Amino acid sequence: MDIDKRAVSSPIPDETPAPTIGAPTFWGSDAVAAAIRALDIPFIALNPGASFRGLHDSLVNYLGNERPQMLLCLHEEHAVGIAHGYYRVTGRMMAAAVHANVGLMHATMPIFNAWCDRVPVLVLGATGPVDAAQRRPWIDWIHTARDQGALVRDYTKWDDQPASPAAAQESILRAALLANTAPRGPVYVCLDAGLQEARLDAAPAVPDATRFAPPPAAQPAPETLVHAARLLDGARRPVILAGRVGRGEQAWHERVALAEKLGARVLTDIKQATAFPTDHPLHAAPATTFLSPAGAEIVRAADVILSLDWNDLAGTLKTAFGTAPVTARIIQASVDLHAHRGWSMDYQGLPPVDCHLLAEPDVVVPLLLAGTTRATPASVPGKPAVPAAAPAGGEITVASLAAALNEALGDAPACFIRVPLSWSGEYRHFRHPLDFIGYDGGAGIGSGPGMAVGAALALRGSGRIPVALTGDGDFLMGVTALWTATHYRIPLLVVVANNRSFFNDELHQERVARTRGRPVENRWIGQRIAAPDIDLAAMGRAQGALGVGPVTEPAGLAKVLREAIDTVRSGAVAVVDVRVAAGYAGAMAAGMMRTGKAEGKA
Ligand SMILES: Cc1ncc(C[n+]2csc(CCOP(=O)(O)OP(=O)(O)O)c2C)c(N)n1
Ligand SMILES: [Mg+2]
Repeated sequence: MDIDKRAVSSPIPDETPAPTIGAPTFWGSDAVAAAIRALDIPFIALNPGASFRGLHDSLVNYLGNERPQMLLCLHEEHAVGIAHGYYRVTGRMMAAAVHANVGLMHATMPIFNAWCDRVPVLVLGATGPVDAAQRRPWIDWIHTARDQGALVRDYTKWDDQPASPAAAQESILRAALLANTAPRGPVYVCLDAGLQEARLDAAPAVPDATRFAPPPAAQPAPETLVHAARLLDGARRPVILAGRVGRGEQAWHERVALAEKLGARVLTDIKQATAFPTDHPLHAAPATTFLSPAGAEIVRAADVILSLDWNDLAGTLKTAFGTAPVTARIIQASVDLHAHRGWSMDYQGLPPVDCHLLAEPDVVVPLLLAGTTRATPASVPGKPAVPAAAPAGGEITVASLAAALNEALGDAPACFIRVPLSWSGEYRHFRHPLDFIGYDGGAGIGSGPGMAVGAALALRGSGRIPVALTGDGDFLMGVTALWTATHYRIPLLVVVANNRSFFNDELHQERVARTRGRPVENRWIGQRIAAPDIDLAAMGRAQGALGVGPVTEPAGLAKVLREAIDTVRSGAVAVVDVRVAAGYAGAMAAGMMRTGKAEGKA
């Protein structure tokens, strides 16, 4: 196969390189680039570094900065976060390139997030030259590490450091295969600078990536499926816990059809992308971070529970049943146990499971739809779930901010890329798989802006307004990600729910103080982001975005948001700093106060 030089129309600013004049030469990193092209990876987000200058050159001058197109980032955390957000919308893997050991060190947090979220990212790094005789003094030595992959091995699916251009191609293909096979996850390939810069005698081979594609999704064992269908047919109060599922519309309709056929009540998780229409009569309680009292009651009342890869099934059952035996029969549809490793406990507690369908929910649901015979749906009480109305006066709350945003958006389709920790599922209904794409997997604050840019990149031209509602702490850690959005003209609305605090942790200090009989009023010390207040709108403007605020009064908030939305519609990035009262919605606050020991953390 020859290198695929089809032109693609790049919707983002033209950074077409000047052509190379003269007889072509070929280099080790061209072989790496050829493998990336063969995989048809659309973008590579990066922060540059000499360790991968060979690859950088190949991306620009061998591939012509197309498929993948470079997205320059101001921090490696953004590069991986952008890839993460992009996958969340498209289900398509992106690449990120990070410099030697130091860039990888910056990238460890978002790699962990992607790992916990079971999201594939092809992370490319570099080292060396491994051959010490080729190293420049000083810098090449400090940026060379033995076994660099060890930095991320515990939270990647695979890592490699190939020793030749041919091995590097195989490594890239294997990395993509593993990353995209469920349970998915990030992979790391470390490219020796010497390998990248070795001269090749001829143009590199171009692998046929179709022969190294992920296998079809695993199917559950037929007898297990029959068992699950029998349990569901016999259930009087079935409950579906709709967890980590795909973004496909067909799968969405199949989940709804299954719930309706079974008369099953459905719970969703605000940490995950929307899995079920929240205004459906069977959606039984607003989605929350920790299981709400209403959710716990529904789980307790169930006689059969179908978990669709519900993250932390054991914790949910424990919240509902406490130390009492779990009376419901549990069906688990998940392949996640293949990702359970020793270092990180993102696998959560060990749930009791009576019937384990070792397949992804999107595979299982249509099979259960066909395999169940239930004729009369169980009777299910309806449920009122009305988004909060905007109060006229007083301080802005997250609830009233949500109401103003709902008003400003009207019926316009939007994708909520992020909601703040203080959000409650009551604040807005999600009726489509792309209405809300969940949290970051690893609860690593600072992920919001980067993931938002990646999701917004994926949403360009979709007609959906990308909306990221972040905390001020999250925004401040990641704000320079927005420059990538303005530079590449990726429209995005960022609304900061600015309580001028790392408020989540004020609640923790409050709980510790209560436990220890110490002054609760000191909870703010070491938490508040004030004196001076930070001008978040100016930080947005500094990245090239429209920056508005701080908005402090509820009156007029909807108008400000409407104008910001218009700006986003025109193709720009807008940041609105909204001062909100410090406070968390009931279930989140209750969950934090209830769970763990006094020193527990979010
Ligand atoms: C990388 C990282 N550092 C620290 C924390 C601990 N932490 C959890 S929530 C939180 C506060 C986040 O502040 P903000 O985004 O403003 O949200 P708020 O709680 O104020 O609504 C912090 C510091 C974390 N989860 N991740
Ligand atoms: Mg805050």
